[in-house]
Amino acid sequence: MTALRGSLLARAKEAGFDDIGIARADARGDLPERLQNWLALGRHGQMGWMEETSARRADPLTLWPEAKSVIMLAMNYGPESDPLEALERHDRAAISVYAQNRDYHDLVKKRLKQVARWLAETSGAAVKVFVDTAPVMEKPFAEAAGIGWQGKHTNLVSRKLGSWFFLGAIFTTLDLGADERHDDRCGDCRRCLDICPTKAFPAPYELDARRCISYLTIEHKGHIAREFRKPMGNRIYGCDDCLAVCPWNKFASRAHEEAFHAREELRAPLLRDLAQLDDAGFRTLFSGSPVKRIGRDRFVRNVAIAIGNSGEAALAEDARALLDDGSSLVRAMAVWALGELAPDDARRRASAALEREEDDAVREEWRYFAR
Ligand code: B12
Ligand code: SF4
Ligand code: SF4
Repeated sequence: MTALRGSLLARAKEAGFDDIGIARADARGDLPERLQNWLALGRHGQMGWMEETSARRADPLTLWPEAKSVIMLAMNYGPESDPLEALERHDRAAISVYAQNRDYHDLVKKRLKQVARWLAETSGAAVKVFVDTAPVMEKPFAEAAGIGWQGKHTNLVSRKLGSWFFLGAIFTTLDLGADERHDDRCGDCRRCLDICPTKAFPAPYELDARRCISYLTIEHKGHIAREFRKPMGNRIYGCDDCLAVCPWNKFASRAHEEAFHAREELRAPLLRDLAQLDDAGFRTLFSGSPVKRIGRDRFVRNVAIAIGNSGEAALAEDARALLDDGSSLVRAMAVWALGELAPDDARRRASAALEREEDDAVREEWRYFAR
């Protein structure tokens, strides 16, 4: 079995993975309780699929009773420079590192399949591959497989790769033994907890997704609550702050996969250009990118918030242009943005706008200025 494990490692490296570890399929420990606890507190927000799949999610054997081993693989997407620099460029958007080029799901899945196919052919065992969207708790299984540990920000940290890597899983009916679980190397550090702009960590190692900018900008389908708008700054898709401050990133390196190198036009795009995107323009710009998934309206909703936070008087013009947008999500945030950049103008427009506007949430934003 040792020889097979050695060859498996070599195959995974050939397929572009940077680390690999193996956990027993029955290593669920108290995960079902932890996940239930998290769901019972409502910390998943609108991610109803987390609830629907919870039984399979916390236990690989419920997902696939014949599975004996879970092979966890990590792929580096390390950025070229510090992603926090983008937060200082107020007329531009910050898109999180993982979303500045190709959608990782497709690439990681393709590579997992390469490795899994080889394993099935070599051993005769059955295999299944999973990445992200499948009901698997990838982080705790990667910790059990020795790839790294769940840091206080709840993501997996690696001594070799720092914070910047994706996870994927291969389940197999083959008994490959297990690697040693990784121990926690956070110590007294709490940098990730302290930097979080929206105070999304109720306690170390616990995240309330409803407060996380990644959730708010990507998963949350409705209007963004007032308390989060200013802390969002110019983050329009995801957030990297808690990852970026981790001291273990001194061991991180730039992604070797070109598909994960930032596309020039997504590195720090002008808010003005993004605010002008219609549906077709949005689809073209984000073709092949994970950003495409949220659709033009939610995306421009996020851009409008960033415009409101820009402090750039010139961008008030762009907020005005969105006041009559077809999407109420966008109109509501355009009112808010105008109020931030040109409050007198918002006050002047409020009563006429209230006569026309029919959407309750947008009316609520205008009423704020009609008082
Ligand atoms: C849902 C989800 C999200 C949600 C919720 C995040 C979360 N922390 O759960 C949102 C949308 C917010 C999100 C954001 C991000 N995500 Co995400 N996400 C997922 C997904 C699909 C499921 C994660 C999950 O199961 N969450 C449920 C909770 C319960 O799990 P947990 O955090 O492990 O919970 C632990 C603690 O709550 C703890 N716990 C519970 N009770 C108690 C009690 C005590 C006392 C203690 C100490 C602990 C404790 O135990 C739990 C189990 O270990 C995974 C893919 C997958 N299938 O696993 C990707 C994944 C975790 N995401 C990923 C990434 C990259 C991100 C972002 C960095 C993207 C971005 N730049 O915006 C951010 C990071 C935000 C953050 N700090 O976590 C990567 C992480 C890779 C890595 N190195 O770890 C994954 C693995 C995707 C992938 N295949 O690569 N994500
Ligand atoms: S991704 Fe951003 S908002 Fe979410 S927990 Fe980390 S620092 Fe907070
Ligand atoms: S920033 Fe500090 S506390 Fe947070 S994950 Fe990294 S080492 Fe752990």
